[in-house]
Amino acid sequence: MGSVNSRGHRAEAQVVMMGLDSVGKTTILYKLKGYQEVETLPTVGFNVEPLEAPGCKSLILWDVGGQIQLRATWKDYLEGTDILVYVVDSTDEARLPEAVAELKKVLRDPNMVRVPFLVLANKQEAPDALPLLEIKNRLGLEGLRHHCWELRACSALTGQGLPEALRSLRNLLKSSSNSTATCVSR
Ligand SMILES: Nc1nc2c(ncn2[C@@H]2O[C@H](COP(=O)(O)OP(=O)(O)OP(=O)(O)O)[C@@H](O)[C@H]2O)c(=O)[nH]1
Ligand SMILES: [Mg+2]
Repeated sequence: MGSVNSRGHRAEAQVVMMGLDSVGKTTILYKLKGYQEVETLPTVGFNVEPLEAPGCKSLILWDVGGQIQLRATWKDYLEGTDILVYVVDSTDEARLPEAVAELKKVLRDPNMVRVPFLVLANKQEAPDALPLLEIKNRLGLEGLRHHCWELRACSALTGQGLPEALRSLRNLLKSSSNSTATCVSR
């Protein structure tokens, strides 16, 4: 990820996307890129793609594999990160405790000081998806006071919620690049 530490002053923002395996990270990446009906395989290592938007700073989106044996490498992606996107599977109630434990590990990394994060509750179109409020409570996000964060519902399958997620991401980036800003957005 390079060793540039002056967050907010580069031409593009470094966005790292993490989460347990199979939560839909690569599907989100492909949907955001506009690829049509691409089937994914479990990511071994990472995918990286630029995301351009007119009038906005471009984003470099790192999609990091989430299988258990790969999680020890997550810390290697955090240097120079401007924002973390943490994806959870809204239909996988059983693994929400594991998801939040892994998120807390990432947030404790020294490279994550003052780095905001966006939680995406993916697979929301599925009939058995937990509602957003339930996910918020189960993850205990209100207790994570050392970071600015937002939570958004989305479906990588339908694309629902992804434009709003991108807007949240850009807002969080703006608030963190202004070091005097107090983060109040939820
Ligand atoms: N119903 C539903 N399925 C989804 C959605 N997003 C992804 N999936 C499915 O979830 C499975 C895993 O998706 P991936 O994008 O490969 O998951 P990943 O998080 O990249 O997994 P790793 O690379 O192993 O970390 C695939 O079968 C996707 O089709 C969604 O929004 N809704
Ligand atoms: Mg993947």
